[in-house]
Amino acid sequence: MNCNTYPLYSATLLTVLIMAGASPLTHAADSDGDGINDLFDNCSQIANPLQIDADDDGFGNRCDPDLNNSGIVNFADVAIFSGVYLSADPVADFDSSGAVNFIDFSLVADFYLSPPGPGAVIPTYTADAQPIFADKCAPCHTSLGSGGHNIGSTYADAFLDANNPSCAGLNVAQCALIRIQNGSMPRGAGCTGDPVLDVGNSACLSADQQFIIQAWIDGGLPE
Ligand code: HEC
Ligand SMILES: [Ca+2]
Ligand SMILES: [Ca+2]
Ligand SMILES: [Ca+2]
Ligand SMILES: [Ca+2]
Repeated sequence: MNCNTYPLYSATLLTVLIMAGASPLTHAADSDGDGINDLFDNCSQIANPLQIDADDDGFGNRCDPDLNNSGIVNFADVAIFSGVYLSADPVADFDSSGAVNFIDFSLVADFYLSPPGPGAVIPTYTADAQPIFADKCAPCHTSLGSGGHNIGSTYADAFLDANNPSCAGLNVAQCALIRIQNGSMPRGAGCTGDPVLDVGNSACLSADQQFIIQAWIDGGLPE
């Protein structure tokens, strides 16, 4: 795509998304161009539109020749690979062609002495989580400090101890996801917390938005 036309295109896309009632993902990069946003893409730097992850470890097959899940692709993986060569082993079929063959071996070679992945990009507060809170939780948690925090405007508040009984032992960020998913936040908006049931209510969070907050928590709440 011509760079000069990109701002126009993205402004148009933004308008379309807003008109459709969907909130755009702010960290909207698709580095490998396979149609899956980096935040969700289990091989964020290699095109794998089907997202197959046969061993379910978070790295898609296409970037996961680490067969023993040691964190590095080395001789031990080659040994395992040799044992399933010319079989239909789903985990060693890195390109998901239906057969484990020389093409898959070349992918082992590409990753030799490297880690698998990279998988999905971890969301950050500034680029990903904060815009969602600022959109859905204002003004109560952007300026009013309802419930003792402004997670929609103040990063540090994510780490405060939560007070609500449904959040015992958790911080405010973890509590935010619980309260979103139990339908009690955003307060008074009529959300159930189930994105499928809430799809017609723009005050509620979409499945993608809940996923982003979950991944931000799982990733250690990076700023
Ligand atoms: C209309 C105002 C309003 C909106 C919008 C709102 N909240 Fe709240 N929130 C409150 C109030 C009032 C409390 C304190 C009473 C309670 O816990 O129910 C609260 C409490 C909380 C708590 C508990 C904090 C603690 O220490 O236990 C969390 C977490 C929370 N809100 C998250 C959110 C999130 C996330 C959103 C947006 C998705 C949101 N809220 C939207 C008013 C609001
Ligand atoms: Ca992608
Ligand atoms: Ca990919
Ligand atoms: Ca995998
Ligand atoms: Ca194959």
